[in-house]
Amino acid sequence: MVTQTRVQIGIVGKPNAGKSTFFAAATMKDVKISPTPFTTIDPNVGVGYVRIDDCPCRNVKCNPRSYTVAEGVCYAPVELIDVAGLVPGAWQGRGLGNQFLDHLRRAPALIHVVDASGSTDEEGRLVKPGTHDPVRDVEFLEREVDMWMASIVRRDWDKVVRLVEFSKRNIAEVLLEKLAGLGMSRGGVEKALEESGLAKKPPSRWEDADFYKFAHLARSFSKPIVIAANKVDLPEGEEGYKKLREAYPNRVIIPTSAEAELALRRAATKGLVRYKPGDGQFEITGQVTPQQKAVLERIADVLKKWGGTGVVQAVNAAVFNALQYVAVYPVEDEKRLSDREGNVLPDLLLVPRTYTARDVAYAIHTELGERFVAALDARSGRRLASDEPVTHGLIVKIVAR
Ligand SMILES: Nc1nc2c(ncn2[C@@H]2O[C@H](COP(=O)(O)OP(=O)(O)OP(=O)(O)O)[C@@H](O)[C@H]2O)c(=O)[nH]1
Ligand SMILES: [Mg+2]
Repeated sequence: MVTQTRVQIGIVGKPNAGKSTFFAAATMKDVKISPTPFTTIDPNVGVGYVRIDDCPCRNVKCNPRSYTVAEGVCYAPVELIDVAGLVPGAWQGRGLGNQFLDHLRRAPALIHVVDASGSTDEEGRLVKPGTHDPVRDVEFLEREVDMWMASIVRRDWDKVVRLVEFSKRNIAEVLLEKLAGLGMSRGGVEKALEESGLAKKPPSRWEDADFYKFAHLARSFSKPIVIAANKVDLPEGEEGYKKLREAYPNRVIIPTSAEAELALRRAATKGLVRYKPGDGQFEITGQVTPQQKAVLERIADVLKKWGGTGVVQAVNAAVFNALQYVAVYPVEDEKRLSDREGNVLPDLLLVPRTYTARDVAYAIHTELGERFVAALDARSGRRLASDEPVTHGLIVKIVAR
């Protein structure tokens, strides 16, 4: 069985934006939710899912072990982390500060839950819906995340100065080692140094603005942020979503109603509705009270208007758009598309699309990576070239010594 560590996605945002509601909907974990700021203090960690509509289980009867299938649609697990709310000035210690973001060090991507309905101010206090501009939340929140990054970059800076200026080590390499725990790539660090104009500046001369500039660029390359424009079920949500779209035409922005998703999943658990997470509609299948019926009808309108609740779509966007991951299906028997026991397509791995089959072998198990000889595309029988990246939907047989 594949034991790959799950990709982590951090959920960030100001207080009261709906982070924990989003988390609860995506993971079905019972966590504290309330319309008061700083409801969450310690992080919530749970398993959410990406949805894969074009998975091979549409046409083949699968026996999944590390993922699940519902009516030919695959769901692969990812780890979600819901943290406390960030407020402007958190880096200077306001609110709960920003130290708690350390829990997101290993997360290669973040979902920023924004209150698109404008019914909470920057500190998460309730205000008249539509009166707070969500664009300001994106601006300040990203600044706070970048200030957190900058503080990590400058920790023990003397050591960087010594290594680069006295030991003549390459600055990109020194920074890469220093920031290894943040999941920075070599390319990301190098690009951030180039674009900030800091590649040649001696570390002893870096100023406050330089740390920020570098951290901002390094973060945007190595920890991309997907925006979840939440609370679009409220009438003011649409306007807020449009504002975000106009302000950030090139960003991934997913309209969401975390509340609708949570209600639907709970109703599905109780057998009241038939709903596959990520669907654009649901069906009432149980005995509902007139009150429940009214709530479900309102939710049906939201789904109709927005095409879904957006929760699964936001997790998908983080994994497939922001991180550019692909799904691959390792098998041991390329004829039966199964493992040794005959389980058909038992595993689904989410990996960066730059991975080769050998990288996939390492992701399955270090030992398998070391014994790697070759890889076959199980459907065509074709042998993959050693530097060939894997593709989305690939069923791969690893040949090992
Ligand atoms: N209308 C509407 N309300 C929502 C939605 N998502 C969350 N809420 C409400 O917003 C309030 C805050 O939700 P939480 O999930 O606790 O917010 P949070 O971002 O985790 O807040 P903190 O933990 O304090 O940082 C609650 O009253 C939720 O019911 C949504 O999609 N639509
Ligand atoms: Mg919370």
